[in-house]
Amino acid sequence: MTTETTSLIVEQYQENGYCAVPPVADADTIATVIDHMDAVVDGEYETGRPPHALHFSPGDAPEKIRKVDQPHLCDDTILSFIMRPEIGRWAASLVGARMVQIFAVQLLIKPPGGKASGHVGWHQDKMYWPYWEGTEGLLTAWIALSDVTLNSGPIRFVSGSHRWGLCEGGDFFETDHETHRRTLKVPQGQRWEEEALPLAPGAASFHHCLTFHASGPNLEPYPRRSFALHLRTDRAKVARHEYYTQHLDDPVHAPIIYQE
Ligand SMILES: O=C(O)CCC(=O)C(=O)O
Repeated sequence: MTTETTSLIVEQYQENGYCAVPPVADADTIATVIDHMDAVVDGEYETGRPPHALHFSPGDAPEKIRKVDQPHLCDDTILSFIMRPEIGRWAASLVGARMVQIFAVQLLIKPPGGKASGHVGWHQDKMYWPYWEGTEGLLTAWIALSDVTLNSGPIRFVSGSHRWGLCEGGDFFETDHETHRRTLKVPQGQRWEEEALPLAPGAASFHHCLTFHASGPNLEPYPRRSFALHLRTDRAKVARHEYYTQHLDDPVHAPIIYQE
């Protein structure tokens, strides 16, 4: 990666509130981690520790999104995957950090079938993080583990929305995009401009904690797979101690993936 390409990606992140970066993992690594991802979804916990939460039940429709919070507690292959130094280096370059730490992890599988139950609703990540003060030093890395084509329900980002502040009404679990979008209040003078971001297997996107995003149906014949890694840098300050900020001293719960 040339310095010019890196600078261009950093500029895109700062201007739009999101960007895509080239693969951070090769095909063999991805194939291995996919087996471990499926094991966790099937309730097989290699470490003997359960995840923090499962957002699906055995009887759910096959098209419903599978979301597991803190899957790295259950499985050491997932833990070492999310700790890849490439991810930390990118995050540090994007926001000019001296330290990058993962404070929360989500495993996300959007099954094929093209149903609304696979949707992720419009939201800003910060709305779920009241335990951090403000928005400084908070961002998300989203690592694609399958070919995330335009047809597979890639994340759609609203360009420039990281400058809008925290808006009311976002909801990760709202699957009716049309109605939901109409209820969201765009600050005066701003325009809602969406971009869907396809990613090759192993590639990643990064987004600011205020950037609005959502994702639609998976119309491919295979599952859309990813890990969302919620990151804090040395600039983030704890507002209060809740589950995710209580475990920052635990290197398994909250691994540091970049340190200057
Ligand atoms: O996987 C998706 O479609 C959305 C993930 C997400 O909301 C996030 O990474 O913050």
